[in-house]
Amino acid sequence: SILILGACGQIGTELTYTLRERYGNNQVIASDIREGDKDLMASGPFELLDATNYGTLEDVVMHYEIDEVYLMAAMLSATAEKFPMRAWNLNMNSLFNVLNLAKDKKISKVFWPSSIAVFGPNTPKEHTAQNTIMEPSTVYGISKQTGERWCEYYFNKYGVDVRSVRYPGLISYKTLPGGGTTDYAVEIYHKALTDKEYTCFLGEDTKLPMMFMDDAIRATIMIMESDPEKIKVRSSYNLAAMSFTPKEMAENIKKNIPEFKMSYAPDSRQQIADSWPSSIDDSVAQKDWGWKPEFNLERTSQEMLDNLSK
Ligand code: VAH
Repeated sequence: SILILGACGQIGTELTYTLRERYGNNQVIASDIREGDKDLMASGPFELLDATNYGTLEDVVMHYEIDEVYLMAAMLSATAEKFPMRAWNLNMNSLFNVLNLAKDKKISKVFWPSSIAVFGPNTPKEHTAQNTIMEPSTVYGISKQTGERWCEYYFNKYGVDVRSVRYPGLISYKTLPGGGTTDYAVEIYHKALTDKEYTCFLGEDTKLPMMFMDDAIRATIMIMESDPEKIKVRSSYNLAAMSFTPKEMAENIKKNIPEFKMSYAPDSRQQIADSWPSSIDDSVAQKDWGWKPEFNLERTSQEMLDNLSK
């Protein structure tokens, strides 16, 4: 069976629903440090669990005979800047716990999310390559870069079957994101519908790599279901779908809501966003395991506005 750590988060919630549809509700154990929304809690087994506590994690793994773990628990970029040591502890010790369970053969496969945050201010910004300069300047980015090194080490040294993708900013409607720098791209749809205006915390020309959640979930399941021989990168794969600026996003929303007004008030998250690439080259993921995105900004806005206005 499958255990999802951080199942109440932005990605974890949708991953739980999709994996339950695919493998059966009782084959997918959701867990988090806090309870999730009622639909999630009603859709299958749930365990309150601190992913940094090895003992309780091991108990859950043995009790449910877990084979695979998706480690989606983490502190994201903006919050991590406020609590660096708590972010490091959560992001790293949860990873060590899961990698060590796999090393000791208590589980057989691991998914661990990395991020475009592994790149830093002196990384080439356009079509950022799979292998290039990585000097992340955020706590979150440092934890993701280090995590990638440890995943590759556990694969090479102990044969741990850990698989990972570097998610761009993710846009979804089922849950609100928490503490990310790209969260403006979710908030904007909520505000466009309720207030017909939005004050963006990033400048209008801040171009960032983004992806609709359906693509991100599909990529996650795709890499986990691929033949192991195809997974040649055991740090983490670049993953891409689209790149746009807040201004381009506002123009797109105006096509659906003509009276929508966007204003800009960059805050401390601007510096984080400025350290990240503008676009990502994911040709290695396309070649190795057949990745292909399906949602551009047009389709993403349609999905977001249709579902949020229900
Ligand atoms: C964040 N949504 O903003 C996450 C992600 C690339 C951005 O890592 O921190």
